[in-house]
Amino acid sequence: MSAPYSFRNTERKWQTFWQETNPYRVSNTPKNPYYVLEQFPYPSGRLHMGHVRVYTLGDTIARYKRAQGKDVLHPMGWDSFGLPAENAAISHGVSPDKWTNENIKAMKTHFQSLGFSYDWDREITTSHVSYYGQEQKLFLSFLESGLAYQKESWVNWDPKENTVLANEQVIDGKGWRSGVQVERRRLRQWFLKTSAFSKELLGNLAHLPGWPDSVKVMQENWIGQSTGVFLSFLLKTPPSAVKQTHLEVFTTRPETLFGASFIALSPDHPVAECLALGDSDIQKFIEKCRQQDTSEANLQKTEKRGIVTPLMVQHPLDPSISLPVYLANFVLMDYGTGAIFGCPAHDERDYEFAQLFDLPIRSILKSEDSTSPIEGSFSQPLHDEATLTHSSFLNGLTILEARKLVTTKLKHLGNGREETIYRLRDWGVSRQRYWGCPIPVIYCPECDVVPVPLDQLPVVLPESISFTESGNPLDAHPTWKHVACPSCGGPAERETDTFDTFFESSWYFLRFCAPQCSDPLDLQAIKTFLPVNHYVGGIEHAVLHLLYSRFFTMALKKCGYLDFEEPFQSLLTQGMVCHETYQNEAGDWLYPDEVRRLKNGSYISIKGELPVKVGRSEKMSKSRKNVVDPSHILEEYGADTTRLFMLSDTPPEKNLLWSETGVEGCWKFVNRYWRCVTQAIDHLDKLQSAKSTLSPSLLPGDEEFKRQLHKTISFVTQAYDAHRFNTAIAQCRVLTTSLETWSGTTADPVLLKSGITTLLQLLFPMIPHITSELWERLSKGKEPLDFVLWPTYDPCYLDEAQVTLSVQVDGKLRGTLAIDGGHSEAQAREAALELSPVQKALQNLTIQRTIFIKNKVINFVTSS
Ligand code: ANZ
Ligand code: ZN
Repeated sequence: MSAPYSFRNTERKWQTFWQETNPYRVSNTPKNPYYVLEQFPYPSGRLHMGHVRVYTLGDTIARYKRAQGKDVLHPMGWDSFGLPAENAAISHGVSPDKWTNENIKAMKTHFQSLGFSYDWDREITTSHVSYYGQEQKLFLSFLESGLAYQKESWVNWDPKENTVLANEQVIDGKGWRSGVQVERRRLRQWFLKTSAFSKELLGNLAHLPGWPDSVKVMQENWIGQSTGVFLSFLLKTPPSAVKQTHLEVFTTRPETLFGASFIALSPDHPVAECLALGDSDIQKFIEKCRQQDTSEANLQKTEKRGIVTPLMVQHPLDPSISLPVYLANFVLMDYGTGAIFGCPAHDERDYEFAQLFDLPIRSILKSEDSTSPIEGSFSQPLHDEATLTHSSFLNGLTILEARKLVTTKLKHLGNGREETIYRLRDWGVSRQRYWGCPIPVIYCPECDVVPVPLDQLPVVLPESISFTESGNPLDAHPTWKHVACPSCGGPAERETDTFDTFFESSWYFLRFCAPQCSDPLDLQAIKTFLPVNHYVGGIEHAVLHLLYSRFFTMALKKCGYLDFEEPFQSLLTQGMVCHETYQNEAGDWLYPDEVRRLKNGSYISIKGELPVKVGRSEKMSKSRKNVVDPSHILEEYGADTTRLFMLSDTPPEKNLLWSETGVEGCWKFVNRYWRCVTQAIDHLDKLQSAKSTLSPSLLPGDEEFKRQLHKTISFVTQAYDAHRFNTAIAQCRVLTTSLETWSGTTADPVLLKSGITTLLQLLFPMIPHITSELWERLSKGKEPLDFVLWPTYDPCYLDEAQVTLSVQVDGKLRGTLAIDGGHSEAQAREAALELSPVQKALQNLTIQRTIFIKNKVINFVTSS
């Protein structure tokens, strides 16, 4: 009887070995470069199950590719700028730097205790000046190439956090962290010109077959391509405060021009601002709109509001028609021109608005059975074949024809520009926070904006900082911002804004190629490793992080650093880790370890034994307390079991339901695996030491095991390639059972050894500790499993795939048969005669002969 498996000693032993020898170090002159990367974490100090899942997936891929002979770059780092460090500083008085570094240390220990195979020599910490100082150089390159610029713009202002929020950080009008109503403010901000690459960001998606369609669709929608027409309406006798003579609009539906009944401007439109000067109602309206969240999702939902202005415009195709001008809360300033013409009969928003102000609703589509349109209501959808009416020279044309003609006509009149525009906005990167990368510019009263010269970089964050006042502590620092102007030497001030933390994560995958390089990017190393072959991360980054990283790559190419545009060749987005929720009768959430399951399946609270309501399984979150702390699981079951559970049962893209029984199942398997393999090794030792004089002859069981072995290698390899780790595990379990039942009976040491070896190799990428330990026993301490190449299989042991055979009686089709490709005539005959239609057709007849064409037909010829 072999000793029970002691995971604690084994795991510690191998983790120490990996740390001491660093077999995962990869040089910058590899023969077979391969880059596996997982999205690096924010070092909160605590590991959650989401981390465990994503890093287990990445590690399994990295180990598998290494076994296939690749020189795998598999680095890890810390996305360590950001608000929580600052909040910790505010609430506990620790310096953000210290807090961050301690968290990193804790998390690194967690990572090591999971046996992840990182090249720690390449570790990156984005809040260290060795990283962000290089980032400042990249920014200066962008500035020089015109890809970074400053503009005054409306921003979402979180009055609690005292910072600007990105649109995506505003949820239901409230700050994503603070939960406080967001205000709008106008500030001078730094922007990166993401919009300069809208076309490429969209077009390249078609050339990323390794990305999930769902992510591509999300990016596509975010970039939002629209082809339409810019056209102008002449203003009729505008008040003197308004300097414009025309109002330009953007429309994708110029064919509806004769259905127009009003013009609407964004409350942020310059003309609106002129009007506000002399009109307090308009001014109040504008102010009210500025309180609202202008994210598009929100605008869809909010009630349409507007105000009439004294302005009138003339219809561009019929001077006898005048249209009133309104301000409307649903028109965005930063899309198109910030002005629209409204066609209430064919656009739902316009319809809602028209009802509000009793505006005419003019349909321009013929109703199905008459030549007159349906008046007064929101009518037909604008399908391409519908015909137009009440539209002057467009009458009788279809929508598509009318669009073409009206566009030509407008162009002819010198009043129409066809253009493709994008929703994608430039990326506002300024944040009024301390714990971020300082933006390397200086403001001089004489010279205006002066980039910090390269030889004065890096601009280092000051260490002693006070968090007592609200607002940006960098701004409040007594000395930091005061500098001499690099250009004229006079007194000047530093920019006190720092970068959005998405800035750091937009290029870290490049920096990993040479994290100590004295330039930001080592072009040779990047050429070697990029694009990342496998990028693993959460779907929550489907838009922003991935889009910004793609933009950065394009921007760096434009600046002459790189010669490729797409950083990530293939992308794996893992699902969430979920757990059911528990609530007591008062509705308070309870942690899973605060409840107990009764025999009848219901739950009670451990404290007080009160009834507990069980909710459906959802994403683990602290707010609902449906979380399981990975460190407890690690403590109790060890790394291999934890890793195995993360990969068993569920494919990576699907949500994983956490269950204690699932973990226990994995734990049992790990132990059974240990028992089975150690016994097989013992048996092998006996066979080898017996040095039997007889040359072993293969027993029937051996033959069968050999076939299964080769089939398993083939199947599991395919499963790894397709990231179907759950099915790979299932096959390995089957092989384990076979080894268990067969190994004691065989007399063939060669086959036995190859069986054990294969089983260890196939599971090594997923459960590296136990397999390494068993391998050491088997190989008697030869080179570790880390360096052993993936097993190969002999195709002659594989069955051909299933084929479909036509079954005929006297040449007439009576049925079909799914059968293994390797079938013999006798097997086909036997199976075909089982089919009931065949039996029926053969009733009272005698088969005279059988015509058999392998993989195609079996035909029974009868003597009638
Ligand atoms: C007249 C019209 C008639 C329109 C009709 C639609 C239907 P996409 O496809 O998203 O590009 N629009 C233009 N600029 C806008 C802005 N800044 N804020 C809000 N809405 C704006 O949408 C283009 C359509 O959205 C444009 O076509 C315009 O309304 C509106 F039956 O013009 B349309
Ligand atoms: Zn100056």
